[in-house]
Amino acid sequence: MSFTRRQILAGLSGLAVVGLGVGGGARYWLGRKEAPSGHDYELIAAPLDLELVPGHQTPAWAFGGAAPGMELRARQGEWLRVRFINKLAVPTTIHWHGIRLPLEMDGVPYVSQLPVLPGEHFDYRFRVPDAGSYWYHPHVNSSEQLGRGLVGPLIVEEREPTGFAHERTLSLKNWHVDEQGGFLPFSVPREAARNGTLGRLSTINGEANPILDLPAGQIVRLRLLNLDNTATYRLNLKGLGEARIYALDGNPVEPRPLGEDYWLGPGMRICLALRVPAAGEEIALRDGPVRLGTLRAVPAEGATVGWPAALPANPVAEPDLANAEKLNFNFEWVGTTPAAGETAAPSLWQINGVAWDINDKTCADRPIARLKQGKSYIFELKNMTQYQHPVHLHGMSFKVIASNRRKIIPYFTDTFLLGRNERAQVALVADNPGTWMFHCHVIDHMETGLMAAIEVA
Ligand SMILES: [Cu+2]
Repeated sequence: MSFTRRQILAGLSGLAVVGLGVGGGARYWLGRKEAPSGHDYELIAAPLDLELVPGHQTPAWAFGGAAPGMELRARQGEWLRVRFINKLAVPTTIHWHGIRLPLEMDGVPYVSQLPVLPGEHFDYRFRVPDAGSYWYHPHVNSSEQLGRGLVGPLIVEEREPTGFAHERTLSLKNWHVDEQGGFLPFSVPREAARNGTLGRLSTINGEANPILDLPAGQIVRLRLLNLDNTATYRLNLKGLGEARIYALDGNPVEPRPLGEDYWLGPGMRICLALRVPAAGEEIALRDGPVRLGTLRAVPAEGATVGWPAALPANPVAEPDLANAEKLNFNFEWVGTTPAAGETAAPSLWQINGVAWDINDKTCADRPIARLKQGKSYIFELKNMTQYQHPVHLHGMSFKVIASNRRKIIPYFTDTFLLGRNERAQVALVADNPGTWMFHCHVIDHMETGLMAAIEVA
């Protein structure tokens, strides 16, 4: 099977940038101070046929006429106002992964809002407190909705210009399609009981094995986002050129070399600075030994510059470790392997002995932990399974402080890839009131039990 460039064959082109937009809409906030009414983006979810496999159509679902969805941008500290219009035949929502926002904007059905029904719209309006690379996706029937393409990048720019003159967003997604472009099952119980159900066609920005041109001799900010349901990418670069890590999952880190294989689990992001080699050189962006795409250096104007300074820290509260309360969270496998052909969503995983039932609208009424607002906590995350779980918390960022399996340089994140049998400690200040989802971002682990609610009041 050979895949070439994606072509959009049909479908609704769904997005309009309104209001103050100039030059493609990326600078729509110019001149606006605080205006919670109206909207900056009109974002439509609608069916869209894609040519992921040459000569065949894939009946995808798209945000803003593209899958992955169109890139939304905002500036740190300002409002992001999105009028979301559902032109799908099914109910849905939008969750803003990694954004610290009020509960009613969080996009979780029956917890923060009712599902947005076909033909309805919903206005999402919130301030974006942190700069970095984030993303958006539904929180309804997630295996299918994310699987069909409802995922998109959300970039929050720093308040002040950084030292980067060039940047690219690379959204990684592995599609569940066969050789005719038809969708394969997004979740198969016997796979959900193991690593999760993998897709078969790896893409960057919707294209299999693309060639991406970068300016020779320049330093480029590469925002790599894992928007996949299941796959953990073991990212590495092969070729000339030097890469340094500048941010993990939206939060700046002290710049350091990329090194070998960075494990980027579902929902996670990494921001690299890449010194692009001389024109004509190529760098392979790889998942382990497998090439995902090619970065090609092309002649460029402009003098070469040095490495940018570290990005400014986000205003995330520092947990008080000396006085923090410790809470244990055990991630367990229930221990039944579904028979081949079994179709109902089985209960396969648990957190602290409780499996989330994706069909029960009242699960969030029974939070597995109740945190006191303003207090610091240390979560002891214990993976009692043979599979890794990207553990994600809504509403708040947490600081990874320790692991029994690897050396940790403490950093803030919203998603931590908890390795098999790993024990890790993360800490946070419970500073955002609400009922927040706490779940594995392997979507079919989440839908077969590995989700819980944590209350902050
Ligand atoms: Cu998992």
